[in-house]
Amino acid sequence: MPNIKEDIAIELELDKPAMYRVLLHNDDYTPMDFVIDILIKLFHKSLDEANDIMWQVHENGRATCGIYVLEIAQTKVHQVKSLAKANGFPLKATYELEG
Ligand code: TYC
Repeated sequence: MPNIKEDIAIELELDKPAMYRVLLHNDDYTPMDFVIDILIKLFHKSLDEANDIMWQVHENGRATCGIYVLEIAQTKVHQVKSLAKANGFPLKATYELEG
């Protein structure tokens, strides 16, 4: 017996919310320790993970900090921006649709 409701849900992806990738971007002024701190405090990374991501950004220009539903991704970007601004650093975060 075909499960029409389930087929429609899968086709429309009703069971999966859109997800957004939050990226940190490199600049020449934000201290490495500040970036590591942001990754630990806002993105809940371990010290090792935070260190790895910070170096990825430094070397490649950008890296993913996490993948979230839209409202959370927007909040993370806003939090990075406001902490960076409060400390006088140009650190930039953005989000983009995942997948
Ligand atoms: N490039 C910065 C420096 O040399 C460090 C840095 C890393 C800045 C990651 C931003 O998202 C960033 N101090």
